[in-house]
Order: sequence, then structure tokens, then C-alpha cells
Amino acid sequence: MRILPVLLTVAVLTLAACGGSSTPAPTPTPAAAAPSAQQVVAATLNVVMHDIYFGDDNNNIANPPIWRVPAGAEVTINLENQGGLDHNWAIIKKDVELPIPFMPDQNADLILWEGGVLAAGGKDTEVFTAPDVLGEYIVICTVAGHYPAMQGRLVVE
Ligand SMILES: [Cu+2]
Repeated sequence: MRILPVLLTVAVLTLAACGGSSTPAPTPTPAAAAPSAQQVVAATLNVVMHDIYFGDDNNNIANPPIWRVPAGAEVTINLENQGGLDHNWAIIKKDVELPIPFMPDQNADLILWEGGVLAAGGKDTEVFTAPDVLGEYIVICTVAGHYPAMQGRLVVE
């Protein structure tokens, strides 16, 4: 990387040669400019809720369902409550210690994002922006008594 100092020297000399101008030197533009528009990655999650677990396996503690999303993606989540009870899908802030039981009123500050409580038989589609910080986030149902039985993992990659 010896080219950069040479280029800088040339730029400084060129600027000095102009003299007297108060206009700042224009930023050099690369020949092949990168697209200026921010790229938005989209992802879709389909979540089925039961009494009292997410997904297909009534054993979320030992085998939590895993939902993967790209960091910063615009995520469309389709929630379907096939149970007979209220359920929720809530991402918990990273590396937070979750109390057992989770109390929806007292522990609301631990929630990063939630779809909202969905009544029995209900369906809902929501959109959220995936976290920028990579890693694993615990997802729980916030309805009193449903965590830890009802939980999963959101993996941001
Ligand atoms: Cu629940």
C-alpha cells in the first residue's frame, strides 16, 4: 500500500498549485462507483403457535425452533395461532437474563420486539427490522406461564 501516500502527495501539490481558492478539494470518485442506494435484504418467517409451544415439536426447552434472518433485514413475520390460548412471539434483548416465570407487565423492558398477543385461532402479519448485532436471541411467548415451555431462537447472521 505505497500508492496512497504518493496519491496524497500529488493531491496536496495540486491543491497548493491552485492557491487562493477556498473551495475544498473534490472527493476523488472511483472509476467503478458502488451503488449509492442502500440495499435492503428481505426475509420472511412463518411461525405457528400451539398450546404451549412454537413449531412442530412440543419440546421447545430441549429443541427450540430456530429462525434465521440476515442482520438488518426487513423481516415479514407471519404468525398463526393454532392453539386455544393467547400467544405472543417476542424477541428478548441480547444476553439478558430471563426471569422464570416471565411476567409480561414487570419484564416488558426485556423485550426487543414483539408481534403482540394473538388470540386463539388468530393470524397476523407484522414487519420488523432484524438486529444489526449478530448472534442468537431468545424468543419467547410472553403470556404469563408460557415461558420457558414456549420459546425459540432468532439467529441473526
Ligand atoms: Cu403462549
